[in-house]
Amino acid sequence: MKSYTLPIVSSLLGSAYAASHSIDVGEGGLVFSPNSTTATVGDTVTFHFYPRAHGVARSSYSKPCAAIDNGFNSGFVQVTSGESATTFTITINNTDPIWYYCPQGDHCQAGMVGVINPP
Ligand SMILES: [Cu+2]
Repeated sequence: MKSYTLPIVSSLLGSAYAASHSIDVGEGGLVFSPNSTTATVGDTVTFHFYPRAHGVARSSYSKPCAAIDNGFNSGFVQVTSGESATTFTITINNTDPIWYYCPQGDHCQAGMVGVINPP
């Protein structure tokens, strides 16, 4: 599934618009695609998982392959083929950079990292 931005009308905050962003996890390699996403407050970002067992957890710029305390973590999603029906969605609460990585094995060291709202 390719990434896209779909504006939807939000019932929150009157006439505000919220967008939903999509990130593919491990499709065709140890990558998030896209690996950089720009989102605004109220938007959602949904991760879609591909074989075989990836996850997504929040990290930090200084330690990109280590989970931060109280950060989001999807856990590992097992997939035998194609795109999993299991997704993981976060809601953007501010526009600070959100660094994330795949905690599986050495995937992060192999480059499986990404950022929402890069500085
Ligand atoms: Cu992975």
